[in-house]
Amino acid sequence: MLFVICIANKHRKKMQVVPLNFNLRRAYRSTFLLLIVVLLQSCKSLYNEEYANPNLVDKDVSLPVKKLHKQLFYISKKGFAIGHQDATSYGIGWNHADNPNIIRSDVKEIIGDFPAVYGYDIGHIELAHNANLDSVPFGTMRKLIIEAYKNGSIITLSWHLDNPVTKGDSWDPTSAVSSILIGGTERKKYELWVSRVATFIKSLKYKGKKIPVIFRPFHEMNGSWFWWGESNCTAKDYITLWQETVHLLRDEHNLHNILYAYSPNKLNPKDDYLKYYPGDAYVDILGIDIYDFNDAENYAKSIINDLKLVKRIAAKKNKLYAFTETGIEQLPTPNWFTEVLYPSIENSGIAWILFWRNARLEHHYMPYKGHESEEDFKTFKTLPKTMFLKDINNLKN
Ligand code: BMA
Repeated sequence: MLFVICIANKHRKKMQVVPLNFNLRRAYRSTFLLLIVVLLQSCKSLYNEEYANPNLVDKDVSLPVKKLHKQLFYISKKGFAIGHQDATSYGIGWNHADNPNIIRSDVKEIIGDFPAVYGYDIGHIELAHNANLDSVPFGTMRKLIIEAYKNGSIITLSWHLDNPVTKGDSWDPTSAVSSILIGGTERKKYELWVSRVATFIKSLKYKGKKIPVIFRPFHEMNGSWFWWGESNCTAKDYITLWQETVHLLRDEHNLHNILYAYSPNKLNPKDDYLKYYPGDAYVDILGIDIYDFNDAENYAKSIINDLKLVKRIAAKKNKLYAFTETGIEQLPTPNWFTEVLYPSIENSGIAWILFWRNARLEHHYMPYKGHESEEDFKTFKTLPKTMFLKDINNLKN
């Protein structure tokens, strides 16, 4: 290569063409290569070598959702995010409504940090009610979601919707799924219900941008307690309902701030995790719900077995996975967090774990100030894999 340099010669005003010496040429080449590398670095996509580009349900998904997905991936490489249902809505002996200027959380009051994941349930949004089925006003829920997201927390939404045929609740097992599919007798009603869900999700905004949410509808379908569950509808109808719901939210209502999570309940020996699976094109995150019904041994066995299976399926599908609901009501087992739960999930690879709500003394799943499990929970916090709000925020830096 011939290099041309201009030698400004005031007197002769003449351009000289000189072959550069070898060392100089090398220096130019290195600078050129360095420049290319710097340029490539600065336009590097959101994804890097380690984090494979995911195949998300929504091809037009928003940037905050892409970031959330990537964040969940990195969390799962480091440990797992700790979640609590209705973390800041109420706790034992308090309700956000009592003092709306203060954000409380039973978890925060014990360990000095908030959960990293907040679960909310939008049951009764479909009825245009003012509050959800657990009496949390939707206005309060919106405010708490925005506050949580502002601080760095991750939001997941479940939906205990009423039975569209009988007007009973989610636990009314009267067959209803086939009637809300396209062409079904209750279709119009279902479309209205989904439009109300869409309006609520659209209203979750921070700094003008829609907050990314993990939507986990029609959960625990392999159990028979919900109208969308086993023996109350066919697997085929369940799958169609899921797919049609995604189409309504994503394509009709143009919602692009959602990751979709599929979460069956604990598997019985003959259960097929994928029996109700709506397909790779309709699910972003694989989940599972398992509770301890005062039988630590079986609980631990189930978790280890089911999470291993979910991990295997998720790896094949290049999807994230999580422990989408768990807990033991009232926490009667001593050292439950550190001795029963932690060893069973330590190496599971889940992105998060969500403990159920602290509704009242007879129905709570997290300790609160003065609870017998307080010390155990504090120790749980110090274990290497547990990640609370500050931990996931530090990971971002
Ligand atoms: C269930 C219970 C119910 C509640 C429902 C939805 O597991 O906690 O009391 O209404 O979840 O949050």
